[in-house]
Amino acid sequence: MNIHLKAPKVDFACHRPFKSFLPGFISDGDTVRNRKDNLIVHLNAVIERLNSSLIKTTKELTEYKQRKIERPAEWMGFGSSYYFLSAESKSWDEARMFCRAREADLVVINNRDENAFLFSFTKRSVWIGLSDEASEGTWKWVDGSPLTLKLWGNNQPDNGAGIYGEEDCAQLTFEDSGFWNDISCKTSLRWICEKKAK
Ligand SMILES: [Ca+2]
Ligand SMILES: [Ca+2]
Ligand SMILES: [Ca+2]
Repeated sequence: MNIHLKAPKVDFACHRPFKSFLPGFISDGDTVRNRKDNLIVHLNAVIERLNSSLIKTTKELTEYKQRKIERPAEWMGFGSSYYFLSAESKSWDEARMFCRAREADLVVINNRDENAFLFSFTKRSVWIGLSDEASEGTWKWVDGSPLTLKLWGNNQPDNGAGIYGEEDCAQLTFEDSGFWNDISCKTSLRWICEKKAK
């Protein structure tokens, strides 16, 4: 004899959720719960925003304090850099060595404001970190950046104009109102080091 145990046929489509039978009661509860959930999500987002803003402010404050501490004595601050104006005079290479030994380099002039500041600050002609020693006529800053801002004086750079010999290093001139001139790298001049504030 064959016995067939047949599972009762259940039509799931007909089994609507229980709550649908009590729309008023359950839906209101759901609405309150949803509002509560939304509120928690919203509050968490606000707390997260406040936290990240607090972390950012603390970081900025720490950096500001460090910056104040790390400013070397006798270095002048402007923008996000410190500048050192030498009291003695050296060749361009020696001046650069001096700066590099102090975690700095000869100044890289990034804009007119920086140039104007340097001119008012130096009151004399100084070496800047610009040279065409590696390739004649191709001027490069000591940080490797090409020359975009050009504040050359009249008829400069002239590479010595056939009179003064090779001129491969740049000076910010006092006599020519802060405009630049190329001059022999062996000339003894004062210089400016630039150190980025950390
Ligand atoms: Ca600079
Ligand atoms: Ca040259
Ligand atoms: Ca020149």
